[in-house]
Amino acid sequence: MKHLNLVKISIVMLLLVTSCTKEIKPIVPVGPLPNEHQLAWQELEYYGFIHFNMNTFTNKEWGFGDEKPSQFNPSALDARQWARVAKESGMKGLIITAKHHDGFALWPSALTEHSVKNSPWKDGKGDLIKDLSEACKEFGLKFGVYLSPWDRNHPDYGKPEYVDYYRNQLRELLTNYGSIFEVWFDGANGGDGYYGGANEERRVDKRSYYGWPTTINLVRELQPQAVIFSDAGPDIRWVGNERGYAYDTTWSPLLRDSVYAGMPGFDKYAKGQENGTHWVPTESDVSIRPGWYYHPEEDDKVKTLAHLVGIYFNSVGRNSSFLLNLPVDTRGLVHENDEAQLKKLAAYLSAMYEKDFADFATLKATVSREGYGVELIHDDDKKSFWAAPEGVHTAQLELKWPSPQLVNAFMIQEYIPLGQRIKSFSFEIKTEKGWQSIEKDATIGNKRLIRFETSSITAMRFSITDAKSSPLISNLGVYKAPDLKVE
Ligand code: FUL
Repeated sequence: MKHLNLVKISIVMLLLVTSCTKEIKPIVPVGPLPNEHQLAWQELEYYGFIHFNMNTFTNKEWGFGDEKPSQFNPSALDARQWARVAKESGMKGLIITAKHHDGFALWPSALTEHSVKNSPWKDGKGDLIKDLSEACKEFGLKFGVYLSPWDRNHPDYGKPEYVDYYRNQLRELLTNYGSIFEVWFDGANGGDGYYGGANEERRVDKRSYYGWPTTINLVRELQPQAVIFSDAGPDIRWVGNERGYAYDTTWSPLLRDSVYAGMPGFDKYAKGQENGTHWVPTESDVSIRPGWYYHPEEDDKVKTLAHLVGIYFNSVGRNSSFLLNLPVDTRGLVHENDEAQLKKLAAYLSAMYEKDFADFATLKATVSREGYGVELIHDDDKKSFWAAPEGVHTAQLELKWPSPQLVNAFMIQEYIPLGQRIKSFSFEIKTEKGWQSIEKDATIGNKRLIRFETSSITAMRFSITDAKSSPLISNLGVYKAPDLKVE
């Protein structure tokens, strides 16, 4: 008997030693892959846009460029209030329209007279880019800038000299205001304008005029950690609409060399491509009101909670990020009505994420690769993940609860540092009526969020039905969001 026990112990020890020394094979990446700055950006998920500039005071969306600096005259401007509201609303950063299409600069640029330095605000001594960058720092927010390539004020717009001016403005912005997390290049450019008094139409070749590769190099040199947004990237791309909705199928890989900023028919590319050549994830920009700029007549048109929740799920939850615009008003403050809606969204999301029902479930996978077991999905380590064996492109994950749970949301994430792989999935829940299909035929990418009617469930099944290569899942969660008829 004693002898038998000894044999058993030695077999167990041998097994332990061999399993510990067995090499876990590294997983072959499926390119294109995100870089470290894109991965850090991906973590932000929800951040704010500030449209505040000359248009705020002329009650326009696009100024002609003939406005006078004297018109820029906020009565109670407080950039700290914007940062406080953003922080309390769960946003991770703010991006401001340092210059919009009308050319007015919110900082005392040495390169133009068309700036705050000639306005009555702070007797021309103000610098809003400085104020906001400092406020963001104080409230622990990232800070980004929008610099419109189109400039309807500048006399040289359309000539090579303007491109130098544009780059020098960028140099000012990227040198004097600390760390910038995102540089936003707008796609709307060329058309009629003031142009130093010429009052004419000026068209540019959007592909070649701006000399983007040189400008991009300048950003890389001055702010290497910043991600650059434009319709076509290079780092972050437009989602293709201004409603804040990404697509059911949204690939981060993009055939980047086929697109350019302001390109007609860009929407055909907005979903990205399974065989895209570069990693260029989408950003979903949308305003909390109908306009990007403040218009008093829109004070009662602030988006409802249901609408905002819908956008959140369809941007963050569809492999995109949520860039929510706040049209700061003529006082220079985020309006009370907007703040109220932001707070409702924040309360909704924190109630939803408060409890993860996956904590009480057992999770099983039909297949697993050695060293990448299913227990690595629902742990506290975002860097650990489950993998299907090499060559296996389909698999099923099943969650089971010992008793029925009242829930209405599911979250799942691919391990994207090794590439976006999953082409399609189907998601089902099990209620007392049996299995019920909720969603199918879509991609995941960084994050997929799925909503369904609040149901009493005992199990969930997530089936990966096709993939470019063996799928990798890093995280999942199950939630009960507050009841709300979502638009
Ligand atoms: C557009 C601009 O033309 C709008 O005015 C706004 O700034 C929006 C975010 O981008 O292309």
